Amino acid sequence: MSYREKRDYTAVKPYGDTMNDGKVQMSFSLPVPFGDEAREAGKRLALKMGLEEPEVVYAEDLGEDFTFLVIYGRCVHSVNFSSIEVPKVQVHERDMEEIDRLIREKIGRKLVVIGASTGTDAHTVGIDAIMNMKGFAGHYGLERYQMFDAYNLGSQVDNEEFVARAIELNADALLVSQTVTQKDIHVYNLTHLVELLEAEGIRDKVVLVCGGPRISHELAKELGYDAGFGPGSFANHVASFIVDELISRGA
Ligand code: B12
Repeated sequence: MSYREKRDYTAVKPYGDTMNDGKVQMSFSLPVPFGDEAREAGKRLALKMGLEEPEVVYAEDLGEDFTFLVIYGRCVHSVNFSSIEVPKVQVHERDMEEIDRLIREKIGRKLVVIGASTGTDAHTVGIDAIMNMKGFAGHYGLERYQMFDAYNLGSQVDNEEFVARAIELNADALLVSQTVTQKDIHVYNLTHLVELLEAEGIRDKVVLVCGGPRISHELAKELGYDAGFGPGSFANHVASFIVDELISRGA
């Protein structure tokens, strides 16, 4: 029987070297001195996490009474893969030239897009990947598109300032990047922005998009955004979404 035939998508377990062996590897650090007791503590914790036959396969002294551990074990749980549905942005993906052509033909003017990493978030690499002229991983950013006027405001931009620029520049689309998610700061910050846009009466006049390594389309929709983009997104994905959205709104 082939591996494919042996698969049961209603009860999927991790694969080590035989189907359904449940083998996983995990690593963590414990705030205890390096030694046999640290290894044993790691094993006991792995058992409590539901791993059977845990083995410490690597341990290292991190200094200052911290120990790093790598543990192999057998996961007894399974998931029903066939029942899983993940909401995704419906994008008709096009390349830069096609998108510029579509804007020229269907909208007939340049689109104003403003992007920023907002709140206290200092990470710029994500929003730069989407907006910068030079682009990211072989995909040019929005600044390169002939039919976008792209304004990248950088990082740590207050929501108030972001909204003020949106009004001043009469933006068609707003792109918000959020990387830090500690204590759900991204949820607070993204919600605050929507509240400000609603208070100014411009929420429905813009295509509102957020993105970041821990942003899902589902979360974005829950928070009142039109779309959310996670890892592996490129400028042409979000540009395709913006154009389709504006055309469907009759822009
Ligand atoms: C580089 C980096 C930094 C640099 C940032 C430099 C800069 N100019 O951006 C510096 C050193 C400044 C930094 C600081 C901090 N960092 Co930092 N940093 C990173 C690191 C190593 C890489 C992030 C990155 O550049 N990724 C590459 C980009 C291309 O990927 P991306 O952001 O996911 O973007 C893609 C998609 O998500 C999407 N996307 C992103 N944004 C948007 C927006 C839109 C509109 C769209 C459509 C798509 C989109 O498209 C992009 C391309 O595909 C990560 C760890 C890691 N390996 O990921 C930690 C990490 C993000 N940092 C972290 C932390 C905690 C911090 C600090 C708070 C640390 C501290 N205690 O001071 C500070 C931040 C302070 C602050 N006020 O924000 C944590 C975040 C944990 C969390 N869950 O919140 C991470 C995960 C490290 C960790 N494991 O702990 N950091």
